[in-house]
Amino acid sequence: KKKITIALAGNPNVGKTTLFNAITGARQHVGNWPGVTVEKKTGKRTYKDTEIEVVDLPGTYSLTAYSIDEVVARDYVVEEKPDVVVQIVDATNLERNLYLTTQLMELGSRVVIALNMWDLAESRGDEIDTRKMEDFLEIPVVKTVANRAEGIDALLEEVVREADKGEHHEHEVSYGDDIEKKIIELEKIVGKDSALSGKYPVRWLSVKLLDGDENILEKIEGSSVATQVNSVLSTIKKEDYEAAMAEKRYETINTVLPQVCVKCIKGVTFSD
Ligand code: GDP
Ligand code: K
Ligand code: MG
Repeated sequence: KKKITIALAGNPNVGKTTLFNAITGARQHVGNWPGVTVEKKTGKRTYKDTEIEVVDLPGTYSLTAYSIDEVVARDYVVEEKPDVVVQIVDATNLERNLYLTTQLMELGSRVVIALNMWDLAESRGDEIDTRKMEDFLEIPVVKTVANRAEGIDALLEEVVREADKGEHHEHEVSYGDDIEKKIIELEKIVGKDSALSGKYPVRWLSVKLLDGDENILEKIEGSSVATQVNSVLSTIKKEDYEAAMAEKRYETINTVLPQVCVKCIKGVTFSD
């Protein structure tokens, strides 16, 4: 039998626990993430000839270093490298949910989107073109209604197919000339430290440094390239970069959204 590991990621309240239960049934184990009191749930499911280990990540809006949940989620994705990350997306709240998608893309993860709450999106008349969504994001999208266990087999089918494609998936947000220049500068430096570059995607590290990510800055402090990195970072205004980069991620989403869902764009409750 083949064995793969998948991680479930998603914003809070998107149906992650419900989907986890629908996939794993009673075959669950609850513990804690190492070193922190954040609950860790794992489960197992056999689909056709594949044994799937399912890891439930903490619910997060982002993968920055703002909360322990976010750090746990991203450390797992970056360091343990699950074969596939399934992002559970609330179909009635695409804009906010897709922000996390952009972060998973940047991590180079293989992502499959479970477009959950499909029943609610449909009943309020949203017309989401999942084919277009797949084309734009370069990520498979499967409609699910987790509380009725609908779409689970289709989801697992897609997950197994993606896992077969192998680990790395090149797909990034483009930040525009000025920021990209700084990213390249940092990539050259960070790439020289094999302890860092062997463990983390170099572009991701560079992006996070420009984002002013405390957790990554700490990792750099103890490395052979600390001085060089700090000298690049001293040339920029951190707050400006952080804001500009978040804006670029939303821009990426907002060029996709109006084409993916002509009707639901007005119904997006982004500021709730
Ligand atoms: P989590 O915070 O992401 O773990 O979300 P939960 O799994 O706790 O789900 C939140 C609520 O949404 C629960 O009341 C679920 O029963 C409900 N729910 C989950 N999936 C769906 C779905 O596809 N459609 C509908 N209508 N409700 C859902
Ligand atoms: K919600
Ligand atoms: Mg939950």
